[in-house]
Amino acid sequence: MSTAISDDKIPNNVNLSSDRRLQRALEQWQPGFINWWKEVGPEGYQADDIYLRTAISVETDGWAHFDYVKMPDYRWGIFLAPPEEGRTIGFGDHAGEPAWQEIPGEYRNMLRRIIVTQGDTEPASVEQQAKLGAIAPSLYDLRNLFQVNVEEGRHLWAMVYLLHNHFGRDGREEADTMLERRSGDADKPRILGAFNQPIENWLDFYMFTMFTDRDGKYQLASLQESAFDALSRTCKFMLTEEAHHMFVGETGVDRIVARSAALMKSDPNEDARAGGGFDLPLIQKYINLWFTLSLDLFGGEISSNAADYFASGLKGRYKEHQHADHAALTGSYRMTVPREGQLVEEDVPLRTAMNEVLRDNYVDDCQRAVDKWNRTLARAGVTNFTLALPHRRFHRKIGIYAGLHFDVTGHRLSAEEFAQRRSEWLPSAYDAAYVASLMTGVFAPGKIASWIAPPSKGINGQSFDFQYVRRA
Ligand code: BYC
Ligand code: FE
Ligand code: FE
Repeated sequence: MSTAISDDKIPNNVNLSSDRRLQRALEQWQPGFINWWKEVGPEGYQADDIYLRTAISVETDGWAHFDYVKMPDYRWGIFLAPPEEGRTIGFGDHAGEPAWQEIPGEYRNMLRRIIVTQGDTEPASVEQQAKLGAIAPSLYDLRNLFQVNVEEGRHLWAMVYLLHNHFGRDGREEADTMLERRSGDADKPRILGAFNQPIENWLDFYMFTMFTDRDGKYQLASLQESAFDALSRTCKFMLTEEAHHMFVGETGVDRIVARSAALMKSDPNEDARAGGGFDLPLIQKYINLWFTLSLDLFGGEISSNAADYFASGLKGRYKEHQHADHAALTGSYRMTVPREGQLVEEDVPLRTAMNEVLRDNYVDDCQRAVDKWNRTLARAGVTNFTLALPHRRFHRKIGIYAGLHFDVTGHRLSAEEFAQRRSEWLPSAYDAAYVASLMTGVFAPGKIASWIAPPSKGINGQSFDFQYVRRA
């Protein structure tokens, strides 16, 4: 593949063909990206035809084009949602002023840091998921995995575009470094915790797309509020793709739950394992793991960074326009804070609590999905078990509860008690080995692994038994 950058190779709505400077920067970066993709991207399927969706415009009714493509030839495009005429800043100290087309010098470093942090998660997730192809439960799921992977690749392009176009040489260096860090690497890890966690099996994968991609939704939504117009418009378009990733996760878990329930009902001992499925307590442990890893991605409960981001207009709240007071200078937020071994209620200035405000929106959304899974259980006649989100103090590594120990209902434990009981709540090596034993890979069209139910419909109007992946 030639490295010449053109509108044909890189579908875009940023006038790439008439911007020589941007073309040159992207031309330099692209071969490194393709090398990175082939080296640590989806293993074993680089030469095969995958039925994928490609973003080719930002029109709501025609942005997605479906066809067979080989992943290294995927047309990673650059799209910003259409500009909003006369857009003004919606919150913080600059509320009401015109949105920025260029970045004010004093906010350059903060903004670069946010964009690099966001950008870093995208290739990280591709690295984490690289080995899942060989153990996919069906061709439909295999295709969904690759769809998520190529779109995370495009999200990296989206952030690299901002770095190249608005941050000069520093931005180009950051874009190069994005291809050098590696998920889980001891020397050059990815930036945020959850993105260094191994995704070893498809239970991890669905939990990740359910809970971790959903952090992406809330972070992107708050960056969509940004005073920096190009960041706002980029994130707005990314959110249209994010919806599919969360769909894969939420329906993936639902299909596993449905299958487990069906297997329970067909076994005299109500044992889902007897039919090659996952028991509900095991599923609960994977919920506990990925929900809490993802809670950490919102940052500390009390954060001066978050206050600065809000004050300067870089990062707003979820659906900022639905709030009445966009300055947030006078309000406070009540939270439970550990002080000298006790949990006490404290009022925290609202701006410093912005990470927690966003986490609240996220937790509500996760609870909605859990309620749905419980309805699936009830419909199947399982009445002696319900799934639940663990308490947000449980298993935290970031923020005010980090370094302390709590059970899934939020009660304080000693380090010893926690260590003793850990495997009641989080997957043990023994659990992981059982999950691994079911990960065999099912590749005949229309066939599916024993531990998951088929989807209610296929992709883009196709049936479940469609040939979503054609081996070369
Ligand atoms: N792991 O003030 P604090 C997605 C650091 S997902 C490790 O509490 P802040 C996707 C923090 O950097 C969305 N370190 O937090 C999903 C700081 O370091 P320094 C990704 C962490 O800064 C699936 C220190 O702790 N996008 O798109 O307010 C597949 C104290 O920080 C972590 C974004 O995150 C952690 N979990 O907020 C593919 C948006 N948390 O200063 C893609 C951009 C905090 O002591 N990022 N730290 O060196 C941000 O807005 C903020 O950086 C954060 C943290 C929300 C992450
Ligand atoms: Fe993404
Ligand atoms: Fe995503």
